[in-house]
This record gives sequence, C-alpha cells and structure tokens, in this order.
Amino acid sequence: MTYDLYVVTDEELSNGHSHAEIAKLAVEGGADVIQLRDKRMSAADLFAEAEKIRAITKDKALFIVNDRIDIALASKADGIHLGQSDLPVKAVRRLVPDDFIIGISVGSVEEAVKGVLDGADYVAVSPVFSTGSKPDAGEGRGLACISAVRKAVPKEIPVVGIGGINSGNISEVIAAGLDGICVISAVVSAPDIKKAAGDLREKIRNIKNE
Ligand code: TZP
Ligand code: MG
Repeated sequence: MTYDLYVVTDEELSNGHSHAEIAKLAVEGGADVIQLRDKRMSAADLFAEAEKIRAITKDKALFIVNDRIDIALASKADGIHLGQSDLPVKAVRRLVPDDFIIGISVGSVEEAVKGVLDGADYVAVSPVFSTGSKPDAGEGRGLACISAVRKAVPKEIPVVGIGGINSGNISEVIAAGLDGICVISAVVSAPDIKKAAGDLREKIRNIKNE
C-alpha cells in the first residue's frame, strides 16, 4: 500500500466535474488514494458520490472519506481523514473495524505524536504551504515541520503532506521527508485530470528512485 499520490476531490475547484468523475480520472492516471471531501453536500448526495467512488477505486486505490465516519462506514470506504477539530481518533477507533484506516491532519510534532499514540494509521502535515484552496488553513508549516514529523513518528506510519504542493515543489517536500503528497488543485483543477495525475505520479516515483 502506497500513499505516493493522494488526490482530494473538490467539485468547486474542478472544471465542472463531479466528485466521482474526478475520482475516475485520477485513478485512471494512477492515483494511489482518493479522498472524498465536501463540506456542503447533503448526506444523501455525499453517500451517492461515495458509493460511486467505492466502485471506481475497488482493487485500484484506497478510498478515504473526509470528516464523515457515517458516510465512510456506510459506503465501505477504506478509511477516514480527520482534522484536529473532528471526532477524536480514539473515538473513531471504537467505531470501526481493526483494518479501517484513520488519517489525521497535523500542524506540529506534538499533534503527530498524539495522533499516532491515539491510533492514527497515517499523518498529514497540513498545510505544508499556504494555499488558496483552503485559505483558512493558515500559514504553511514548511519543510522543517515535515522533517520534524517524519523523525518523530515510527517508520511504518506514512507521513503525507497537503497544501500548495504541485509538480514544481514535489522534489523538495519528498526530500524533506514526505512519503506521499496530497493535492487538490494540482490535479483537480487541471484541464486534463488523468494526465495531471499520471505526470505527478511518475514524477514522484522517479524522485523516490533517484
Ligand atoms: N487541507 C489543508 S490545505 C488543503 C486542505 C484540504 C487544500 C489543499 O489544496 P491544494 O490545491 O493542493 O493546495
Ligand atoms: Mg475535517
């Protein structure tokens, strides 16, 4: 299981694509993980998208749902992504099967260490750089935070990063210690989502093999 290219869906930042369409094209391009993220959709609509994405990703990519444990469980997703203000990792652990993946956004070493102690399976440094895709994410934590988090958590816990990552800075974020990159706009806003995902994934693989 790899987290090399982790694509977060966003209909508003796409050129008219639904979450499921974004997921389909990103998986065709080689995305390793798809996260369904929508803060506005009704539960019914979100569940309908989740079911489509579950079918698209089956045996091809991991499927993670942002925030909503109800939608994640009902759609048989592989996991959930939590922020610092969402249900605590420990609480979600009580609700899910042992192999269910829990990811947590972290902005510091302290949050990363706590997240892992509480049972998170991966951590996402957030935001790596400040980004227009989530203006309220705040100041970028930078490359130093990536390196510090990578050193602080066990090797078997993947450390990914989100916020302002694109083909121009992948090399530096991977050199700083990321195991995988999470992106919205670099893939979702591209004119050709499949090609953007394919190009990024190839670039990541090449950098890792250098
Ligand atoms: N969480 C932290 S930054 C961010 C999220 C969801 C947005 C990332 O979008 P982009 O376009 O890859 O900077
Ligand atoms: Mg959240």
